[in-house]
Amino acid sequence: MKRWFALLQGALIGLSLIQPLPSAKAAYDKLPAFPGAEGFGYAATGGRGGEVYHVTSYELTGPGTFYDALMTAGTTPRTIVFDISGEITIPQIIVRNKSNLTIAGQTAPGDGVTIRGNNIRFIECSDIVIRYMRFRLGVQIFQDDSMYFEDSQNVIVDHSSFSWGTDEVLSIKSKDYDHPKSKNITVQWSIISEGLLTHSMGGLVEMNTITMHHNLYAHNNDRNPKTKGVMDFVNNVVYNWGQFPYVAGGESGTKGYGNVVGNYFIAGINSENPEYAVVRGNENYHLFLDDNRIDSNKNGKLDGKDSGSGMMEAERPSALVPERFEYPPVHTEEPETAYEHVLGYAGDSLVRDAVDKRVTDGVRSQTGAIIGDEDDVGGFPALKREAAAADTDRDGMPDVWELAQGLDPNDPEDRNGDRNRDGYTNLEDYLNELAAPGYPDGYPLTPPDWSGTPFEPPVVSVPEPETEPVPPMNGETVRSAVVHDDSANGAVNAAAWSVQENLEPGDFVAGDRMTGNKTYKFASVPDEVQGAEWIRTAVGSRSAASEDLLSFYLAADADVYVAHDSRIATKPQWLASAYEDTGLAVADDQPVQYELYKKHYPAGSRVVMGPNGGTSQMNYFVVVKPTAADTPAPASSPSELAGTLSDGPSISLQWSPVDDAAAYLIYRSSTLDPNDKVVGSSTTATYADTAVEMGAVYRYKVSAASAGGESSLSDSIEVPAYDPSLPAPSAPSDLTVAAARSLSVDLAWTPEDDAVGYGIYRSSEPEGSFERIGYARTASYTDKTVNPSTTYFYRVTATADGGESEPSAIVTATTKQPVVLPQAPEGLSAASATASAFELKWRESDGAESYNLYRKGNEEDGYTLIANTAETGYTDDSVSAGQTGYAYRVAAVNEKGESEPSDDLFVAMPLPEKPDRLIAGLTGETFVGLIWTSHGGVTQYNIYRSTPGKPAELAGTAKVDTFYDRSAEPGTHYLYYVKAQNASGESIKSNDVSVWTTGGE
Ligand SMILES: [Ca+2]
Ligand SMILES: [Ca+2]
Ligand SMILES: [Ca+2]
Ligand SMILES: [Ca+2]
Repeated sequence: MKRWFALLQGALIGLSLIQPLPSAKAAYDKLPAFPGAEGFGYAATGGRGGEVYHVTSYELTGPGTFYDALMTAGTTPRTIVFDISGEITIPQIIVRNKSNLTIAGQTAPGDGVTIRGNNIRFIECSDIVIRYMRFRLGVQIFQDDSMYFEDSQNVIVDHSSFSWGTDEVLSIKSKDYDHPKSKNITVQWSIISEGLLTHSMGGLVEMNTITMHHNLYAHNNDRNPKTKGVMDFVNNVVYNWGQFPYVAGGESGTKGYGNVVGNYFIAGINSENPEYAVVRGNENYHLFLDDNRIDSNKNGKLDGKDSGSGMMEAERPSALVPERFEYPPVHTEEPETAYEHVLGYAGDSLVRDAVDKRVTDGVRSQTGAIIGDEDDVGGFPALKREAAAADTDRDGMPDVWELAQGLDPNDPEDRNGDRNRDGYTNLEDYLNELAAPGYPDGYPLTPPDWSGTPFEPPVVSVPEPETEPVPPMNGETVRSAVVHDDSANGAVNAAAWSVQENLEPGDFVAGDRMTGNKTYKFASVPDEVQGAEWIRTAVGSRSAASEDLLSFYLAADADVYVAHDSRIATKPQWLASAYEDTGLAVADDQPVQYELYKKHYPAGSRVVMGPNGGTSQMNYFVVVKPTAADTPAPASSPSELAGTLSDGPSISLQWSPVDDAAAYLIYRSSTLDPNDKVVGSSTTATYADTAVEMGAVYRYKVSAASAGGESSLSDSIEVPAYDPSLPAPSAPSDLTVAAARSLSVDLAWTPEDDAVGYGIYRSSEPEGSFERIGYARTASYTDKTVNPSTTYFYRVTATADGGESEPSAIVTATTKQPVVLPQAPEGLSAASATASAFELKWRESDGAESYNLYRKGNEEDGYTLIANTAETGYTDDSVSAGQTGYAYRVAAVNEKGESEPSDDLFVAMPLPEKPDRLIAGLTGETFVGLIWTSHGGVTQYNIYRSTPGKPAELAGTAKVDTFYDRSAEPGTHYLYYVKAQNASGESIKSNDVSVWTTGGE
């Protein structure tokens, strides 16, 4: 209970910090899409004022097909009307970047239309109106949604029926949750039912501004719906969810702002936790929960209660808020009224097909179950086909209606007139008249008045992360290798690259695949490159598209080999056009052959390599082999280095030439990057550095390179990039000693506005001469050049375009006594171990500041550092169900370094926890649907079946927590149980479930 109040308080405090946006007054005065349109998507314009497309064909594609109607839509708004009725089978339809479309299912004759057989996606579309349609995907060999919207705006879906998705039934979302583009959407008076097992998902409705009202969710195991972002969920009915009803965000912590108001949640046979309507919340999901009903008792009668926040999952609550989020309002009814209205009018209800009849009747009688195949509940129902009324001028309005309205049945242009001046075109008047019986008597068909300020989620500005300068990757011949991986995980990928010496079989192939079950090693290496320096890359970088994914300089003449995955047939242009195929290959133990491509470069060259050219295979790696090893490097280093700042800004460098030099390498460090890196090369004794930022101080050294190698470095020079005509910055204030250890001193001060960097000065006497010991980019610095038991005096300056400030006040730091390496930790043991987490502990070591914990899986080679912690314990929750156990060792760490490791501890992987709450879903003559609850740490589930008196036999296996047994006999009594399996074996069994199949004698 306490945790609950803390969360609530946290939410309220959090909200009070949200500043209302300045006068973002609602523009809620547009013409609704149609009478009865409400909520965020109320003003979608659809095909208003545009052309008319008649669907006349049942073919998959071609003229007159539904596919053609959507795919040929151009810039003119389009209304799609139906001259045919019944089932229309479609190929996949991806509607991308189209706008102003109305799909007017109410125009279909007979029993209306049902779209089946594939999926429709709307991506980056706007002003879409869909009414009185049915979208029923049905069993497929692929998993997909019946309908999917992404990054679309101004959409209203009304009186439509969605079912039998093999992935989700209806999903609506933004692609990038950090910058959501999906806005102003309404789904109303619709049915989202019978997502097919094994997935059985209502849908992801995430990161939109969306209203969902007067909809029915029925018989979806999960996601009824799963929500994030702005959601107005009002007057819906949710029936017979399996594991999860309304999901408030889930575990990811993405923010949510939901109204859940006036809904009726009714548990059914499959509902696992019948008392919870809103589950899987988190502290970032702000929820206004009011006047809902939940009927948990499964007694076949509608007798729900308003259990208030009690209908929210206690273990994973959302952050309740006291006020309803102000969104474009909908007419909010009492849940009992909404229940009647939804069951009476939701879906394609001008003519309810047998599916919607069965589902809505099942809600009333509280029967029905989650299914895995539409044929188990009667399949696609027969739909009456009729001919459409004559429409001579093809303007979407039948002759008879036009004549009655005084329009011209031979003039197609009158469709876009407005004879009654109500704002809707004549064609829209016709469509709206057809649609009108879909609303309950007395339900208001104009949106509620509203002139409020809509709630908008606070925009949390995330500052660009300061990327710390990384030390250069150097080898014998490779200088300052730079990785520029622009893929999603680029920084992590880049950190996995390294320069290695002595290429040989047994080496790990990829820096990001050195542990786990995809660890690859070299199996054979041709003599030509055996023992050479090489650049180990990352498999993850195969997704990078950077033209300069890798660049480096050469300190000697060298052959550069690119080892490229032979499975990638098309070699990237940068490789194919300049490198020679050697016919040689390195092989790894997958096995994969890496074909070796070669190019010769002289010393001083900058080598640049682009992307891999194949996002699903291995990334290339690089071998560098010097070609003039017998040639001596230049004996002397460049001298008389000098530099001057000029406009641009740029810094011109010159030095005395060196005999035998073929090229010079220019090394630089600066206020902005303390690492010496090669920034350029030159074949003459001059260089112009144009990558200069005013206010920084640059420090240069130069080397001479010949075919055989590189000289030592020249003396360094400093060139400040200051403009003396500008004022110098103020001196930094509040300099403090943040920590003084034996071998390091931490300094911190208040950042100066406009400072580009800071100079750090130190003296051993208070009045002595201060020497600059380094530069800092930010307002802190760690001096790692101190001795133990010594007193130091520090002051700092700021540098900016105008130069260097006066020094700050002086601070004093006295370092501690000398440290020694800490003792190796003792007493490493496992406090507990489950199939998904091991809790480890050890005793404190003398002199330890922190501990490094290393781990090795039984199926892995070598230990990997998995944690550094100041605690004397750690819970490893990243154990894999594919490992039979792990060995651990821990070492103590202080300033001096790392202790010897502790004794090894071996922890065997326990058997997984047994699956719980096994229940039968839909049962037919020849099938039984099963659903259970899992507890993680599982590689697969084994499903066992028996008939009474007989031993149980394996009926199948599953990777997810549902299974459909299709080998059952009619009229038979079966007992089922499930066991979870991991690398160590099988769990004990779940509860038994007893099932009679239907039929038989
Ligand atoms: Ca009941
Ligand atoms: Ca007409
Ligand atoms: Ca006409
Ligand atoms: Ca009109």
